[in-house]
Amino acid sequence: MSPAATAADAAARAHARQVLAHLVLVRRFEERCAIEYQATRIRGFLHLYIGEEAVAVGCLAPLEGRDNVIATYREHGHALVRGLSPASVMAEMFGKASGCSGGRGGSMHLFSAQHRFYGGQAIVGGGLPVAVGLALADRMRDTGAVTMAFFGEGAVVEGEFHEALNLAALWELPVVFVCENNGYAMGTALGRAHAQPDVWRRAAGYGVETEVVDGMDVIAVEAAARRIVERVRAERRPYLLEARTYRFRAHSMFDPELYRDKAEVAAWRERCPIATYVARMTAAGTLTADDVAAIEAAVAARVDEAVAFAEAAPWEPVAALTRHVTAEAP
Ligand SMILES: Cc1ncc(C[n+]2csc(CCOP(=O)(O)OP(=O)(O)O)c2C)c(N)n1
Repeated sequence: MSPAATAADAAARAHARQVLAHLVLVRRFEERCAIEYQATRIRGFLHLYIGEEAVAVGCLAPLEGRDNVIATYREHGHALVRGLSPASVMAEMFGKASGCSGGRGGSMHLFSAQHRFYGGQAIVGGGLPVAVGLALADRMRDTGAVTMAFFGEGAVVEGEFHEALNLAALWELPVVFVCENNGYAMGTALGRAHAQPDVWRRAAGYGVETEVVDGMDVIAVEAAARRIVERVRAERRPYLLEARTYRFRAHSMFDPELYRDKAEVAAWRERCPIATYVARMTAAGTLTADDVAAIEAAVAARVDEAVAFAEAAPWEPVAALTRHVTAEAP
Protein backbone atom coordinates (compact mmCIF):
# COMPACT_ATOMS: atom_id res chain seq x y z
CA MET A 1 0.00 0.00 0.00
CA SER A 2 1.26 3.51 -0.81
CA PRO A 3 1.96 5.88 2.12
CA ALA A 4 -1.12 7.93 1.16
CA ALA A 5 -3.33 4.82 1.10
CA THR A 6 -1.88 3.70 4.44
CA ALA A 7 -2.63 7.09 5.99
CA ALA A 8 -6.19 7.05 4.59
CA ASP A 9 -6.69 3.54 5.94
CA ALA A 10 -5.47 4.56 9.41
CA ALA A 11 -7.75 7.61 9.35
CA ALA A 12 -10.74 5.44 8.37
CA ARG A 13 -9.99 3.05 11.24
CA ALA A 14 -9.63 5.88 13.74
CA HIS A 15 -12.86 7.44 12.54
CA ALA A 16 -14.73 4.13 12.84
CA ARG A 17 -13.47 3.73 16.41
CA GLN A 18 -14.64 7.25 17.20
CA VAL A 19 -18.10 6.66 15.72
CA LEU A 20 -18.50 3.38 17.59
CA ALA A 21 -17.24 4.95 20.83
CA HIS A 22 -19.98 7.59 20.54
CA LEU A 23 -22.72 5.09 19.68
CA VAL A 24 -21.74 2.81 22.56
CA LEU A 25 -21.35 5.67 25.03
CA VAL A 26 -24.87 6.92 24.33
CA ARG A 27 -26.37 3.41 24.54
CA ARG A 28 -24.59 2.28 27.72
CA PHE A 29 -25.03 5.63 29.45
CA GLU A 30 -28.79 5.46 28.90
CA GLU A 31 -29.07 1.81 29.88
CA ARG A 32 -27.45 2.84 33.16
CA CYS A 33 -29.85 5.78 33.46
CA ALA A 34 -32.78 3.34 33.29
CA ILE A 35 -31.25 1.36 36.16
CA GLU A 36 -30.57 4.49 38.21
CA TYR A 37 -34.13 5.63 37.54
CA GLN A 38 -35.56 2.38 38.86
CA ALA A 39 -33.37 2.81 41.93
CA THR A 40 -34.94 6.31 42.30
CA ARG A 41 -31.57 8.03 42.12
CA ILE A 42 -32.83 9.71 38.94
CA ARG A 43 -36.25 11.30 39.39
CA GLY A 44 -38.76 13.16 37.26
CA PHE A 45 -39.07 12.34 33.59
CA LEU A 46 -36.62 10.21 31.63
CA HIS A 47 -36.90 9.81 27.86
CA LEU A 48 -34.44 7.34 26.39
CA TYR A 49 -32.94 7.70 22.91
CA ILE A 50 -32.05 4.00 22.65
CA GLY A 51 -32.40 2.91 19.01
CA GLU A 52 -32.01 6.44 17.62
CA GLU A 53 -28.30 6.92 18.39
CA ALA A 54 -27.15 6.99 14.76
CA VAL A 55 -28.99 10.28 14.20
CA ALA A 56 -27.16 12.32 16.85
CA VAL A 57 -23.81 10.60 16.24
CA GLY A 58 -23.95 11.06 12.46
CA CYS A 59 -25.40 14.56 12.44
CA LEU A 60 -23.08 16.07 15.03
CA ALA A 61 -19.92 14.67 13.43
CA PRO A 62 -19.35 17.55 10.98
CA LEU A 63 -20.05 20.35 13.46
CA GLU A 64 -17.35 22.70 14.72
CA GLY A 65 -16.93 24.30 18.14
CA ARG A 66 -18.45 27.60 16.93
CA ASP A 67 -21.69 25.88 15.84
CA ASN A 68 -24.84 25.72 17.97
CA VAL A 69 -26.87 22.66 18.89
CA ILE A 70 -30.36 22.51 20.29
CA ALA A 71 -32.36 19.37 21.00
CA THR A 72 -35.47 18.00 22.68
CA TYR A 73 -36.01 16.31 26.05
CA ARG A 74 -34.61 13.11 24.47
CA GLU A 75 -31.19 14.74 24.37
CA HIS A 76 -28.75 12.81 26.57
CA GLY A 77 -27.00 11.40 23.52
CA HIS A 78 -26.69 14.76 21.77
CA ALA A 79 -25.16 16.28 24.90
CA LEU A 80 -22.61 13.48 25.26
CA VAL A 81 -21.63 13.50 21.58
CA ARG A 82 -21.33 17.28 21.69
CA GLY A 83 -18.69 16.79 24.37
CA LEU A 84 -20.40 17.40 27.72
CA SER A 85 -18.74 15.04 30.18
CA PRO A 86 -20.71 11.93 31.19
CA ALA A 87 -20.05 12.92 34.81
CA SER A 88 -21.64 16.37 34.43
CA VAL A 89 -24.61 14.87 32.56
CA MET A 90 -25.14 12.06 35.10
CA ALA A 91 -24.85 14.54 38.00
CA GLU A 92 -27.54 16.61 36.29
CA MET A 93 -29.75 13.53 36.02
CA PHE A 94 -29.26 13.00 39.76
CA GLY A 95 -30.24 16.64 40.39
CA LYS A 96 -26.86 17.45 41.90
CA ALA A 97 -25.23 20.88 42.02
CA SER A 98 -22.27 19.63 39.94
CA GLY A 99 -24.60 18.81 37.04
CA CYS A 100 -24.21 20.67 33.76
CA SER A 101 -27.30 22.76 34.59
CA GLY A 102 -26.47 23.03 38.28
CA GLY A 103 -28.96 20.28 39.10
CA ARG A 104 -31.81 22.64 38.22
CA GLY A 105 -32.79 21.06 34.92
CA GLY A 106 -32.55 17.29 35.19
CA SER A 107 -32.83 14.92 32.26
CA MET A 108 -34.86 17.22 30.02
CA HIS A 109 -32.79 20.37 30.44
CA LEU A 110 -29.15 19.52 29.84
CA PHE A 111 -27.33 22.72 28.90
CA SER A 112 -23.80 23.96 28.37
CA ALA A 113 -23.04 27.40 26.95
CA GLN A 114 -19.37 26.37 26.74
CA HIS A 115 -20.30 23.61 24.29
CA ARG A 116 -22.90 25.80 22.58
CA PHE A 117 -25.41 23.15 23.59
CA TYR A 118 -28.60 25.11 24.20
CA GLY A 119 -30.77 22.33 25.62
CA GLY A 120 -32.63 20.14 26.41
CA GLN A 121 -36.13 21.63 25.66
CA ALA A 122 -39.17 20.12 27.39
CA ILE A 123 -41.70 21.91 25.20
CA VAL A 124 -42.38 20.10 21.93
CA GLY A 125 -41.15 22.40 19.15
CA GLY A 126 -39.81 24.86 21.72
CA GLY A 127 -36.23 24.66 20.48
CA LEU A 128 -37.08 25.65 16.91
CA PRO A 129 -37.62 29.40 17.42
CA VAL A 130 -34.53 29.45 19.66
CA ALA A 131 -32.54 27.89 16.82
CA VAL A 132 -33.76 30.63 14.48
CA GLY A 133 -32.65 33.26 16.99
CA LEU A 134 -29.22 31.68 17.39
CA ALA A 135 -28.78 31.57 13.62
CA LEU A 136 -29.98 35.17 13.24
CA ALA A 137 -27.35 36.27 15.75
CA ASP A 138 -24.68 34.38 13.82
CA ARG A 139 -25.79 35.89 10.54
CA MET A 140 -25.76 39.42 11.97
CA ARG A 141 -22.32 38.88 13.48
CA ASP A 142 -21.08 37.08 10.38
CA THR A 143 -19.53 34.25 12.43
CA GLY A 144 -19.90 31.56 9.75
CA ALA A 145 -21.44 29.27 12.38
CA VAL A 146 -24.26 26.83 11.70
CA THR A 147 -27.11 25.98 14.09
CA MET A 148 -28.36 22.41 14.19
CA ALA A 149 -31.84 21.90 15.64
CA PHE A 150 -33.13 18.42 16.47
CA PHE A 151 -36.86 17.85 16.91
CA GLY A 152 -39.36 15.00 16.73
CA GLU A 153 -42.00 14.64 14.04
CA GLY A 154 -44.53 15.55 16.76
CA ALA A 155 -43.31 19.15 16.49
CA VAL A 156 -44.12 19.30 12.78
CA VAL A 157 -47.85 19.63 13.46
CA GLU A 158 -47.23 22.58 15.78
CA GLY A 159 -47.16 26.24 14.79
CA GLU A 160 -43.59 26.80 15.94
CA PHE A 161 -42.24 24.48 13.26
CA HIS A 162 -43.91 26.52 10.52
CA GLU A 163 -42.97 29.87 12.02
CA ALA A 164 -39.36 28.73 12.40
CA LEU A 165 -39.07 27.38 8.86
CA ASN A 166 -40.71 30.46 7.41
CA LEU A 167 -38.39 32.92 9.15
CA ALA A 168 -35.27 30.81 8.58
CA ALA A 169 -36.05 30.72 4.85
CA LEU A 170 -37.14 34.36 4.62
CA TRP A 171 -34.07 35.69 6.46
CA GLU A 172 -31.71 33.14 4.89
CA LEU A 173 -30.47 31.72 8.17
CA PRO A 174 -27.89 28.92 8.50
CA VAL A 175 -30.02 26.34 10.31
CA VAL A 176 -29.95 22.59 9.77
CA PHE A 177 -33.33 21.31 10.90
CA VAL A 178 -33.05 17.62 11.79
CA CYS A 179 -36.36 15.84 12.21
CA GLU A 180 -35.89 12.67 14.26
CA ASN A 181 -38.90 10.87 12.86
CA ASN A 182 -39.43 7.84 15.09
CA GLY A 183 -43.02 7.36 13.99
CA TYR A 184 -44.69 8.11 17.32
CA ALA A 185 -45.43 11.20 19.36
CA MET A 186 -45.98 9.61 22.76
CA GLY A 187 -48.73 7.09 21.92
CA THR A 188 -49.85 8.74 18.67
CA ALA A 189 -48.67 7.10 15.47
CA LEU A 190 -47.63 9.57 12.79
CA GLY A 191 -50.46 8.59 10.44
CA ARG A 192 -53.07 9.50 13.06
CA ALA A 193 -51.89 13.09 13.42
CA HIS A 194 -50.29 14.14 10.12
CA ALA A 195 -52.38 14.81 7.01
CA GLN A 196 -49.11 14.67 5.08
CA PRO A 197 -47.04 11.81 6.50
CA ASP A 198 -43.81 12.75 4.66
CA VAL A 199 -42.23 15.33 6.93
CA TRP A 200 -39.76 16.44 4.26
CA ARG A 201 -42.62 17.58 2.00
CA ARG A 202 -43.60 20.22 4.56
CA ALA A 203 -40.38 22.13 3.96
CA ALA A 204 -41.15 22.67 0.27
CA GLY A 205 -43.86 25.20 1.14
CA TYR A 206 -41.13 27.42 2.56
CA GLY A 207 -38.66 26.84 -0.25
CA VAL A 208 -36.39 24.90 2.12
CA GLU A 209 -34.39 22.08 0.56
CA THR A 210 -34.76 18.66 2.12
CA GLU A 211 -33.38 15.18 2.21
CA VAL A 212 -34.53 11.92 3.78
CA VAL A 213 -32.03 9.55 5.34
CA ASP A 214 -32.15 6.13 6.97
CA GLY A 215 -31.73 7.13 10.59
CA MET A 216 -30.64 3.62 11.58
CA ASP A 217 -27.53 3.85 9.39
CA VAL A 218 -24.88 6.05 10.96
CA ILE A 219 -22.76 6.04 7.81
CA ALA A 220 -25.63 7.37 5.70
CA VAL A 221 -26.58 9.93 8.35
CA GLU A 222 -23.04 11.24 8.67
CA ALA A 223 -22.60 11.48 4.89
CA ALA A 224 -25.86 13.44 4.55
CA ALA A 225 -24.98 15.70 7.49
CA ARG A 226 -21.50 16.47 6.10
CA ARG A 227 -22.97 17.50 2.74
CA ILE A 228 -25.74 19.54 4.31
CA VAL A 229 -23.62 21.34 6.91
CA GLU A 230 -21.10 22.31 4.26
CA ARG A 231 -23.84 23.76 2.07
CA VAL A 232 -25.65 25.56 4.86
CA ARG A 233 -22.37 27.10 6.03
CA ALA A 234 -21.44 28.22 2.51
CA GLU A 235 -24.85 29.29 1.24
CA ARG A 236 -26.29 30.55 4.52
CA ARG A 237 -29.78 29.24 4.14
CA PRO A 238 -31.73 26.54 5.96
CA TYR A 239 -32.00 22.87 5.09
CA LEU A 240 -34.18 20.10 6.53
CA LEU A 241 -33.00 16.54 7.04
CA GLU A 242 -35.63 13.95 7.89
CA ALA A 243 -34.04 10.96 9.61
CA ARG A 244 -36.32 7.91 9.73
CA THR A 245 -35.64 6.12 12.97
CA TYR A 246 -37.29 4.27 15.85
CA ARG A 247 -37.14 4.32 19.62
CA PHE A 248 -36.67 0.84 21.02
CA ARG A 249 -37.93 1.80 24.47
CA ALA A 250 -41.10 3.41 25.72
CA HIS A 251 -41.73 7.14 25.22
CA SER A 252 -40.70 7.74 28.82
CA MET A 253 -40.32 5.60 31.91
CA PHE A 254 -44.07 5.98 32.57
CA ASP A 255 -45.32 4.57 29.27
CA PRO A 256 -46.86 1.04 29.20
CA GLU A 257 -46.54 1.01 25.35
CA LEU A 258 -50.05 -0.16 24.54
CA TYR A 259 -50.14 1.63 21.19
CA ARG A 260 -47.64 -0.43 19.20
CA ASP A 261 -47.18 -4.01 18.29
CA LYS A 262 -44.38 -5.99 19.91
CA ALA A 263 -43.57 -7.54 16.52
CA GLU A 264 -43.02 -4.05 15.07
CA VAL A 265 -40.59 -3.17 17.87
CA ALA A 266 -38.79 -6.50 17.40
CA ALA A 267 -38.44 -5.89 13.65
CA TRP A 268 -36.85 -2.45 14.22
CA ARG A 269 -34.56 -3.89 16.90
CA GLU A 270 -33.16 -6.14 14.20
CA ARG A 271 -31.87 -2.95 12.61
CA CYS A 272 -30.00 -1.82 15.74
CA PRO A 273 -27.66 0.97 14.57
CA ILE A 274 -24.79 -0.30 16.71
CA ALA A 275 -24.99 -3.97 15.77
CA THR A 276 -25.31 -3.18 12.07
CA TYR A 277 -22.40 -0.73 12.17
CA VAL A 278 -20.17 -3.24 13.97
CA ALA A 279 -21.14 -5.96 11.48
CA ARG A 280 -20.35 -3.77 8.48
CA MET A 281 -17.10 -2.41 9.83
CA THR A 282 -15.76 -5.75 11.01
CA ALA A 283 -16.71 -7.40 7.70
CA ALA A 284 -14.81 -4.64 5.91
CA GLY A 285 -11.82 -5.07 8.24
CA THR A 286 -12.07 -1.45 9.42
CA LEU A 287 -12.81 -2.53 13.00
CA THR A 288 -11.64 -5.65 14.79
CA ALA A 289 -13.27 -7.62 17.60
CA ASP A 290 -10.50 -6.27 19.85
CA ASP A 291 -11.45 -2.68 18.92
CA VAL A 292 -15.07 -3.36 19.85
CA ALA A 293 -14.13 -4.99 23.17
CA ALA A 294 -11.75 -2.14 24.05
CA ILE A 295 -14.42 0.47 23.29
CA GLU A 296 -17.03 -1.38 25.39
CA ALA A 297 -14.59 -1.64 28.31
CA ALA A 298 -13.58 2.03 28.12
CA VAL A 299 -17.22 3.15 27.94
CA ALA A 300 -18.22 0.91 30.86
CA ALA A 301 -15.48 2.52 32.95
CA ARG A 302 -16.59 6.04 31.95
CA VAL A 303 -20.21 5.31 32.84
CA ASP A 304 -19.19 3.82 36.21
CA GLU A 305 -17.09 6.92 36.90
CA ALA A 306 -19.99 9.17 35.92
CA VAL A 307 -22.32 7.42 38.36
CA ALA A 308 -19.72 7.53 41.16
CA PHE A 309 -19.22 11.24 40.50
CA ALA A 310 -22.97 11.89 40.53
CA GLU A 311 -23.47 9.92 43.75
CA ALA A 312 -20.68 11.79 45.54
CA ALA A 313 -21.67 15.21 44.16
CA PRO A 314 -23.27 17.71 46.53
CA TRP A 315 -26.87 18.87 46.53
CA GLU A 316 -27.44 22.58 46.06
CA PRO A 317 -27.79 24.10 49.54
CA VAL A 318 -31.36 25.03 50.44
CA ALA A 319 -30.20 28.60 51.12
CA ALA A 320 -29.28 28.96 47.42
CA LEU A 321 -32.61 27.79 46.02
CA THR A 322 -33.91 31.25 45.09
CA ARG A 323 -30.80 31.94 42.97
CA HIS A 324 -31.75 32.40 39.29
CA VAL A 325 -35.40 32.62 40.39
CA THR A 326 -35.71 36.06 41.92
CA ALA A 327 -33.48 39.09 41.34
CA GLU A 328 -30.60 39.27 43.74
CA ALA A 329 -29.86 42.45 45.67
CA PRO A 330 -27.12 44.40 43.90
C1 LIG B 1 -46.17 22.03 23.47
C2 LIG B 1 -46.20 20.65 24.08
N1 LIG B 1 -47.30 19.89 23.90
C3 LIG B 1 -47.37 18.66 24.45
C4 LIG B 1 -46.32 18.18 25.20
C5 LIG B 1 -46.40 16.78 25.79
N2 LIG B 1 -45.51 15.91 25.03
C6 LIG B 1 -44.31 15.56 25.52
S1 LIG B 1 -43.48 14.60 24.48
C7 LIG B 1 -44.70 14.61 23.33
C8 LIG B 1 -44.55 13.84 22.04
C9 LIG B 1 -43.59 14.46 21.09
O1 LIG B 1 -43.27 13.56 20.08
P1 LIG B 1 -42.12 13.81 19.04
O2 LIG B 1 -41.99 15.28 18.79
O3 LIG B 1 -42.37 12.96 17.87
O4 LIG B 1 -40.78 13.39 19.78
P2 LIG B 1 -40.37 11.98 20.42
O5 LIG B 1 -40.88 11.98 21.84
O6 LIG B 1 -40.97 10.91 19.58
O7 LIG B 1 -38.89 11.97 20.40
C10 LIG B 1 -45.76 15.36 23.80
C11 LIG B 1 -47.02 15.55 23.04
C12 LIG B 1 -45.20 19.01 25.37
N3 LIG B 1 -44.12 18.62 26.08
N4 LIG B 1 -45.15 20.23 24.79
